[in-house]
Amino acid sequence: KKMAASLMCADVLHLEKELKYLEEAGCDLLHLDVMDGIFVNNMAMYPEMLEKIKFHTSIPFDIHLATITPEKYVDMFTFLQPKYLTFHVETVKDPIALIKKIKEQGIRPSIAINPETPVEAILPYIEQVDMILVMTVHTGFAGQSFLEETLGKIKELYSILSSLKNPPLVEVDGNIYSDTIQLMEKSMPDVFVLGTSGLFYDKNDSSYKQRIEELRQIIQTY
Ligand code: S6P
Ligand code: MG
Repeated sequence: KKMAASLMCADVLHLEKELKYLEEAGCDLLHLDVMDGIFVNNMAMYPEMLEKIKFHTSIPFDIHLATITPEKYVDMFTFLQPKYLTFHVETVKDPIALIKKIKEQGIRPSIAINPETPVEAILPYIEQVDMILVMTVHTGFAGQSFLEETLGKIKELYSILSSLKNPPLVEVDGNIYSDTIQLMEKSMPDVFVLGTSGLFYDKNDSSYKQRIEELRQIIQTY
């Protein structure tokens, strides 16, 4: 199980310090939300900023493109060589071509679905991607409440994936913390995006290591 810290929830005025704490905390991935102000009513992250961040950390990147025309953004962000590059299924006509393009860059492709989007929308692609990102809040903002109707979707997804030889990982994103993690019970995801709810709720406190360890312990009991 992997813990991905959502960097837009960190203290942006002290990012260097935040990155150091996250590294010491054993954080597995840096979740980086790229927002275009069109697919979502918010803006976040740009290539030069992520390049600077990359100089200061060895934590692998998990880039979440919350944008329309992800083809364009894939071109803008591949030079950073993220471990995972996620695009939204709602935004592309030909996901197969985009998945191929990402793979050609030596990057693991991942496909995201919004809370309103049914699992059927990604079924044709589940064997081509390395990860599926299930949004558990409406994409665009930190600090929202968990949408319980997404639980059925995670369950449904795992029952489909159980028949695959090499199933992709399942990542959950949105209001992920001890209580919502426990709601997922037997369909425990593989990657947890930790934002204001699970990790950065107190910016004056650097006990990220303890928080991550506590969450890992809860997950282990399932
Ligand atoms: C939301 C974005 C997420 C948030 C994360 C914040 O559009 O994709 O990655 O940064 O959900 O976490 P929290 O705990 O504030 O919901
Ligand atoms: Mg995200």
